[in-house]
Amino acid sequence: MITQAAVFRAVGAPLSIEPITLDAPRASEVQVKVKAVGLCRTDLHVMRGERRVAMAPMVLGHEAAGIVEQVGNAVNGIAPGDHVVLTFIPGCGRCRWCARGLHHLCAQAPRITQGPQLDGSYRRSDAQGRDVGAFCMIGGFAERTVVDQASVIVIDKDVPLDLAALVACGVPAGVGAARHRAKVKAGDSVLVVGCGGDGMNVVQGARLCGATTIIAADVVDAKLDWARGFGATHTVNARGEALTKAVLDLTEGVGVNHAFVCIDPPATLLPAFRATQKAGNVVVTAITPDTVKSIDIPPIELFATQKAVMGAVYGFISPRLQIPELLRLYRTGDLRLAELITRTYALADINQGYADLDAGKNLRGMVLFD
Ligand code: CXF
Ligand code: ZN
Repeated sequence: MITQAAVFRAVGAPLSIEPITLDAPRASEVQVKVKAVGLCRTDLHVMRGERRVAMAPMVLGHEAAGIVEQVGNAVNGIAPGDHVVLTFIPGCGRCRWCARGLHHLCAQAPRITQGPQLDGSYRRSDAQGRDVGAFCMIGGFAERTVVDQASVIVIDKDVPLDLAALVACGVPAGVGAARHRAKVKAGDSVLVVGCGGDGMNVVQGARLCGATTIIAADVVDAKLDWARGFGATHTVNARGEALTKAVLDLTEGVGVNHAFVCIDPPATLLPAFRATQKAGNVVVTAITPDTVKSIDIPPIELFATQKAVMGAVYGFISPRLQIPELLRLYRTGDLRLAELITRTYALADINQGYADLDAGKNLRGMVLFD
């Protein structure tokens, strides 16, 4: 079938809105009518060549939810009509990590920037007959997609699909980093550097954990205002040493229990590290450009202060566990989702959506389909 898609064709070029051919799902695959897909910064890194993907053309988009239209004959537990959230790491179910329920560590994860389906073949082609890849094995910037069942989580039908799409990337990344990586406890103090799609959800994750001091840091004032709405108790518009000093001033000179680096790690990691108290946690949730090869922490400081520096992908817990749990928290009113969506766009306007993200205007832009 033909489906309209936003295709990454060359570094530095806008996404190309074009019809592509989408083949039918194979045995273990599922065809999904995409209803909503979020504009995450990771795709922008790809468009700019800051994070390399293995091929072009490729349909980007990895924060998607939709409705199942067709399933292959080896698919279990997913049926046409089901509402689904797609996961940006597949969860193959067979590797040592998936066997332990750690789907966020799936052995197939390094392949998500390659382009092919989980089985190594392609399901998309362009008007010239060239294979078209799917970012994160999802390719969510399209009216329809075909993905392996390993990328599919069936959800209850009562959650609006635009809100469901949010729990595919930014929300689990941020909330999970606070709950499952740092394991923030009631009464703890937290610093969140970068209050975008990830960071705002670290703020609300810290609030859910009962943190009593939540310091949101950004260089865009509008994001700091939004952060208060998500639970920040203090806001700081500063970077570098000024950021460290502001946080120390707010924490009796000792720093926070947990710092989260949600944007621009080369520039923000050391200020965040130094704003963290002894034996505290520093969690990196942001991705860096390929050109950044190292992080800048003097080893003696790491040793002497006994802090833990850690990474968190997908909130450090299986999306199969976390996504349904986040939707339960949404239902009980504990998790804010609607408030994350700043603007919505038609697929044809997706490049405007990315311009708005880049200009700091959007917490989350979202492409909606009929
Ligand atoms: C990313 C993490 C790195 C690979 C692509 C997806 N997650 C969210 O933006
Ligand atoms: Zn993302």
